[in-house]
Amino acid sequence: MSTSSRGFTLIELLVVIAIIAILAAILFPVFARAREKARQTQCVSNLKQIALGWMMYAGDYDETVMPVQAGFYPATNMVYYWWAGYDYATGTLYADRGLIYPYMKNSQINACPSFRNELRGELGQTGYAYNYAYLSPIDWWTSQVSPVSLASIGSPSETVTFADSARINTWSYATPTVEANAYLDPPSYDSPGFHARHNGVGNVAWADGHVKAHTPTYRTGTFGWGGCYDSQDFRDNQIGDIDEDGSLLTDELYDLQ
Ligand SMILES: [Ca+2]
Repeated sequence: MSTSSRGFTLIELLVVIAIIAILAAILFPVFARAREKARQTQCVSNLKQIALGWMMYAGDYDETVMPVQAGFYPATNMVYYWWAGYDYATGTLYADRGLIYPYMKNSQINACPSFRNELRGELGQTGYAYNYAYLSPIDWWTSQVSPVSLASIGSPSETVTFADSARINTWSYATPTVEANAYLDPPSYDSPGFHARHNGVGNVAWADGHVKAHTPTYRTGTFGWGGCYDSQDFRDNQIGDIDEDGSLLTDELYDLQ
């Protein structure tokens, strides 16, 4: 009988390593989901503050909601978007000059922790988009904006104000890239913009101030002008629509009814 202390055999060592590898494979996705869940909570908090800022804005402007923008390029070089002011003459972004900034005093709120906008420009860091189509229609030819009154919103708890948003840029690159988007097109428009970036759901702020996660509805086939968009590109990047009735021809969660 050997008196020397016995070490691990190679087989035992391999078994231990295999067990650790299996545990890691099981736990790492759980950790990733938990981290994403924490970011989603931060995003809900951001949207909540934006939603309240939006309501306070209307309170200060005779119950008329925040316009999608003020000042229009090229008529004026300085354009005020809800998230920041942008000087087109110098290409300078002023994070503290957005329309909603006086009600938040913090431009970091505009950034979703799960979405870092790499292509800043006039979009700054925002990863959220505004239901401009119904709340502040804009005539792109004349730059006339027509923000609606709070009273004209029939069901505030069923009207989107802001949501997690992104768009797919298919026109500049061979491989479609995901970019920030600040204009939330409703289902009846050419291209979806609701980004389900939090474990398959996205956060939505509503006109009564509540914020809730929503599961997107994905388009099928090709769509857009001349069928220029492939729905698979959008599904792959979790970009869909906010819909309730199953028809993408109606905008029941955006309109004023
Ligand atoms: Ca619909």
